[in-house]
Amino acid sequence: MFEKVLIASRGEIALRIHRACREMGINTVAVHSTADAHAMHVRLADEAVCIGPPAAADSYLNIPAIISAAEITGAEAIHPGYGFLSENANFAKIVAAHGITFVGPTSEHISLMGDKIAAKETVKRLGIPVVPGSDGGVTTEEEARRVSDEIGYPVIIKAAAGGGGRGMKVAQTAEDVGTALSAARTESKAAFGDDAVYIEKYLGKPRHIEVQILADSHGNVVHLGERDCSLQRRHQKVLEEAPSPALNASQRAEIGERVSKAISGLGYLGAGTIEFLYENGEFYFIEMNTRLQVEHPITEAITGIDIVREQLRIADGAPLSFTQDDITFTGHAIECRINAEDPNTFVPMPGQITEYHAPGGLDVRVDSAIYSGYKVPPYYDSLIAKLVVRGGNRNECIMRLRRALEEYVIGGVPTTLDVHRALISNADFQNGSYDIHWLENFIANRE
Ligand code: MV4
Repeated sequence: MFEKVLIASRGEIALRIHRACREMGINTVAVHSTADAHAMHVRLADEAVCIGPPAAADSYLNIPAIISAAEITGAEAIHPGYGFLSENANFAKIVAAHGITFVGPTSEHISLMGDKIAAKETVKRLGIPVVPGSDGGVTTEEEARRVSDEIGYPVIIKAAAGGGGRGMKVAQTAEDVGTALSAARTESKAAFGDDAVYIEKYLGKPRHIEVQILADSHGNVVHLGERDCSLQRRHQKVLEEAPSPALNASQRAEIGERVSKAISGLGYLGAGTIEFLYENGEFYFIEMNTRLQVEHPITEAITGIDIVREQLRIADGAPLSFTQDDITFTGHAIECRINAEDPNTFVPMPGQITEYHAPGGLDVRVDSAIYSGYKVPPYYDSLIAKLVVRGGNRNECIMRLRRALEEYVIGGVPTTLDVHRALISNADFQNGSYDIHWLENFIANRE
């Protein structure tokens, strides 16, 4: 096993990775910007290297500085966390070229899944159901009209280089296709420097359900079930749960097996997430994430598997420490993302934490890098904590979550804690009856 791993991230996820390393006897190297000199991930790591000024472009995205930090400290591997360089194929390639192990898939697989058109074609060939739409990209209005007329309206035009909802345009009728196409292409070009787009049938009220997989270098692939991430606001996930209230055990096993088989065929390595829209009992692939995800702890909570530990073992060439038959799904888990934001406008509100008390007790996990006196910097994502609660079933989980949210005290900055308190008291939430648009309406109609 590696003796030393560099963690190319910050905040709660840097801490999460540090904890896995510690338990495995691996020494850690933190990298940080000047704004993060007093951050918890720096305080806990065995060594820390300052890699640049506050702006992420000059620090957490500064590839030469991060490679230098790894070389100077003698780190044998780099874990990229999520965000920043985690899905940057060029970074993965440079890391490998320096004889350092990238904790993640190959640069080629990152690149393939980064191209949404190529990703969709590839998984379709491997037996994964996809949303009906264009075969590959579309460029001209005639082509877009022809495809749209064939699949039926409404349609959605998406950026090949996209993700996160940017460069997406819906056309309700044939008359809207031309406008939607040029808008999507212009937006994609501006956001990603690439105007390639593709077309899909627009699904009106789907859920967002994603399947977690792990694949080792010995040809073993397992799935760890699904997470329901439908509760989002402006493409930012707010609360996630596992299992999905919409699936039963046989549906779970069926999609899980399909996904595992496809991932085997792909020769993929490491942790990954296959995202689907789910409507009327059918799954439709949309994207694959080639990184550790923010919401991975809810899967850990119901499987007992340490996903980061497995990532490190896989990167080191070890086989998975269990088979699919060893994996059982026990109970229910929910994650609340707590952001330093105005709870009404969701505008980030950085500042100093003046008071802090985290909840605890049985099956209550808090992943956070904040502490009393800590100054939340204005330069990065506003996520400051993840409250992850498990229960024997969904109702027990919600009861325990309510109790944990009541205990949680964060003073000095406004947070989204009250959003979660209101959300879990709502009858639709309690019944598990929601889709990807439900939360926007809930937020708009509060009080
Ligand atoms: C869709 C869709 C409806 N139909 N594709 C948004 C982000 C991107 N990753 C995929 N997205 C969507 N793709 C088809 N064919 C609706 C969305 C969508 C969405 C998806 C997941 C979670 C929240 C969402 C909010 C708005 C739109």
